[in-house]
Order: sequence, then structure tokens, then C-alpha cells
Amino acid sequence: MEKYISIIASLLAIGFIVWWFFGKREDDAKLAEDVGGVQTVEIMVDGGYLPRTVQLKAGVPAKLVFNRQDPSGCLDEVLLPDFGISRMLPLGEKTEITINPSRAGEFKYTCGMQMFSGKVVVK
Ligand SMILES: [Cu+2]
Repeated sequence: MEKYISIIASLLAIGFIVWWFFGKREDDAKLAEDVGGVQTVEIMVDGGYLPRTVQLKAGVPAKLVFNRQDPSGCLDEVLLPDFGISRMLPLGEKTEITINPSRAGEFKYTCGMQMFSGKVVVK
């Protein structure tokens, strides 16, 4: 009996690991919406970044709206090194960061201490 329980427990654990790595991580890319010619996307800052991946079109000005709801000091700054941007995010406010994604690629953004990260995919 104990043997079966441990086999079932291992199968559940494997299933969870597969789901965690291959299930949700890849397809949470959020497409930016066109708002008057500016592609706009909101990113929740709460225990990390949600969505972690946003997708933009190359050659169209873009606005990333960081909505910071997490009081931890860790998330009070966001860095977009590829765009030369570092910005403070006041708690409970939406901070708009305008970028010009001129070329395709994947650009990482992180918190000030680089513990949390997300990415901007430009196509
Ligand atoms: Cu941090």
C-alpha cells in the first residue's frame, strides 16, 4: 500500500513539474493594445511582474504602464537596460514608461536588484 502511495505521489510531483515548466510559463505573453497609435500594455507589479512577458510590434512607439501594488522595497524600481531606462515606481500608482522598440528582439526588464524579471518581446 505504501508503495502505491509513493508511486502516486511521485507521478503527481512529475506532473506538477512538467506543468510548471512547460505549461503556463511559455504562453503568458500579453499583446499590447493600440491606444491612439501607441501600443500600450499594463504590467501588474505584485510579488513579481504580471504578465512577465509582453509582446510589442517593432517600429511603433510603446507605453509600458507599471501598476505597483507590492509594498516590498525590492520592486520600487524597474530597469530596462536595453532602453537605458531606470525608473522609480511609487506604491499604488501607475507609472508610464515610453519606449521606442525600433528593432525586433527580446529585452529583459528587472527590479532594481535584479531579483524579479520579465521581458519585452519585439516582433
Ligand atoms: Cu528586487
